[in-house]
Amino acid sequence: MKSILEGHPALACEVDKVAEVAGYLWQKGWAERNGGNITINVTECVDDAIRRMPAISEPKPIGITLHYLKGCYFFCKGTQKRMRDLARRPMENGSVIRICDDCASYVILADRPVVPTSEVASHLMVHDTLVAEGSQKRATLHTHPIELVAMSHAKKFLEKDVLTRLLWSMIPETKAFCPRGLGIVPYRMPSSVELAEATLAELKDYDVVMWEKHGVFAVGTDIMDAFDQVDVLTKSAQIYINARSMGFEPDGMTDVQMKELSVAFNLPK
Ligand code: 2HA
Ligand code: ZN
Repeated sequence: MKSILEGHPALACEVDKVAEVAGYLWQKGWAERNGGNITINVTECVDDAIRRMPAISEPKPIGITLHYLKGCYFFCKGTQKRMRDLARRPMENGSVIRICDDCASYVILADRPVVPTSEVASHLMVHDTLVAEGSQKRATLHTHPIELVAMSHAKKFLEKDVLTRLLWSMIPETKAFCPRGLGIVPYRMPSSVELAEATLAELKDYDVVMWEKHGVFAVGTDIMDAFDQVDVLTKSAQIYINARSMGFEPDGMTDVQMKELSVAFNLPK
């Protein structure tokens, strides 16, 4: 069977990055069983040959109407599929879909009729907003980073920007490479519309959002960018936890040191 990736190097490159990141998520212990999701807006990688491809599924309702996604293409992890399998066989554990002209349904195009993640509606809601804003961000990532989820079990870390400031202050790179910080969404049922809406609201101010007692949701220019932001935040969480395990509260960088960093790197906050 010919893969859609053949003859489409730009699309193959995005899927390669997804596979690489899926492997990291598994290795880091952030993706047990079918945990986590990835969706990539690959519309820019699509040519006439792909546009002419017949659907291999019936149209499936998204559940909402997303006006900015008309005719857009996405690579999505499949529902119930494992990240560790996506890493090795991306086109067997994910698929390329096209949003239909009604903006309210999608068809699967290739390679196999792998049905997208159960959270496809909430990921597509985020993509719809990104396209509407003219954003360069094309990738969304949901994963379960152990240390960040552990910290979300403490009320004091869930107050606005408390965790962002703490994590930024652990090591300079975190503020430099996750410059908008970590938004917080109080516990909501997984896959619920309420969770998606609260996430969208936080993404106005942050590129990574913590879902209390569940995981994180990140957006990035590509999947590497989304992963890197979660990775630097998690590194900071590990440094904090290591210091606490050694029996002391870490000092953290001072406000002056953090300000200096913002000026040097031209950071927004
Ligand atoms: O789809 O992690 O929260 C797998 C999940 C849902
Ligand atoms: Zn999850």
